[in-house]
Amino acid sequence: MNYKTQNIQNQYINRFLSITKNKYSISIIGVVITLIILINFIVQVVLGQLYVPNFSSVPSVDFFDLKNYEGLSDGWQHEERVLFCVPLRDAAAHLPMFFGHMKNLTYPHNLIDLSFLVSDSSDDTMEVLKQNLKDIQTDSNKAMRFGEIEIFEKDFGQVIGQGFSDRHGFEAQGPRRKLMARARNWLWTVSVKPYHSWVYWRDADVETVPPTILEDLMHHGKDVIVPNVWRPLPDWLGNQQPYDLNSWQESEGGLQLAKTLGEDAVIVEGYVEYATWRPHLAYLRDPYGDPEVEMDLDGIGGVSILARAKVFKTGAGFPAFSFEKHAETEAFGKLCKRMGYSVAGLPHYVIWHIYEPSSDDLKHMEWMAKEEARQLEESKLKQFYDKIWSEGFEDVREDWKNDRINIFKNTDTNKIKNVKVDWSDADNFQYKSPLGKDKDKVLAAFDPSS
Ligand SMILES: Nc1nc2c(ncn2[C@@H]2O[C@H](COP(=O)(O)OP(=O)(O)O)[C@@H](O)[C@H]2O)c(=O)[nH]1
Ligand SMILES: [Mg+2]
Repeated sequence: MNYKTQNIQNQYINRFLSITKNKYSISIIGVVITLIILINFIVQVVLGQLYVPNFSSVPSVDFFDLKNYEGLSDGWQHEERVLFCVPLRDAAAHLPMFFGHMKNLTYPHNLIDLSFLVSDSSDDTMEVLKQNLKDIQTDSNKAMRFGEIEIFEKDFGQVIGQGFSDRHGFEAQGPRRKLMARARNWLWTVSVKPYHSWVYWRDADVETVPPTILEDLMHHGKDVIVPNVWRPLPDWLGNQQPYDLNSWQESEGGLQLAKTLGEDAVIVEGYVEYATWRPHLAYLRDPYGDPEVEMDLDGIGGVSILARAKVFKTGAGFPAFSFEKHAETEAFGKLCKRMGYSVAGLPHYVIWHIYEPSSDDLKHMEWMAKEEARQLEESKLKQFYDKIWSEGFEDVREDWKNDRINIFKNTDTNKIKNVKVDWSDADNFQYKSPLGKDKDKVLAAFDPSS
């Protein structure tokens, strides 16, 4: 109890004593007033509304009671503000899709503050970002507009390309993850405010996501929570596939592997080089499973993370170094666990990352395109040869059948005598020259080659 409250309490007690000393001054009204004051005092103590400093008379002072921003599981009903962080690199092509999702968000837009970090981009990410923000912030429907928006630009000299195969090669993983960790740390440290209750991380290249994503994650009341992340595939690759393998539960195999590695090593999931035998959130998906089912996690992926802001404010962040043999979001999950926070994933609640072809996929697609052209050419040739064949080797049996009927139509075939030819004497046949009396004349010699 603070000094001012104690003062008030003493005043009431003194007044009560002075009243009781003079028994003649006790009146029913006095007792009633005293009781009302006492009850009011007790209620204030119970509700914890003891004393709120008021700095409105002091220029340039903002006061925040940080216990009001702890993050409730129904934050949207308590006007809780969400800091929405988006790291961007060469993301111009994804931004229209990203803002399509932003417009649909059901969490009150005015309670969402947006924060972007644009790095090492060679496309017009910044310009496209500006245009999309302008469109949404000038929407005639004010409910569409978001709260505060901050954009930061900072290059880290990322040399690994932003193509699918560049990013996902095994060698690229350690350096890339450490750099991304630094980028994420810059982003949240410069943008989180005392009045933020939640921090949400989202990649720009998510293709399908429920508009209720914030409420869907928040209502679980976890300190850190992620959905399952899959990606669609072309039919020839099997239609769909788990995408984010960074969300997992620690395993005995993982711990043993970690012990064998040097202190700067970074284990990355989904590569044969590191067999951890960890249960992955992605592989536990049942398309018909209950989306509310939770799974405790140790490492998490960064495509879509909702965390209580206090997680960051109490010192958790994205290790840009090897922490328990991990970096970035996977190490963030482990760090949060070490700090005693709850970290969970939803195996049957899925959002969909875009499909980007790998360089092998591109080669296969090129082969498929060539094969399609070859088959087309082949079928044209076949048609051509079929035509020639059918014309050159016309089947006239049907025609002959008809002709035969016509030829014999006036003939009673029953009356046709059987003609018998006697060939018995054929071998004795004597050749008679057709020239008769000119038999001395000689037939011209037949030479087939002339
Ligand atoms: N600021 C910043 N953002 C990045 C960088 N690399 C990727 N991003 C963004 O971070 C998010 C995740 O990156 P992405 O390459 O899609 O990761 P992946 O899907 O896990 O391979 C996307 O929104 C990217 O635009 C970077 O070096 N700096
Ligand atoms: Mg991505």
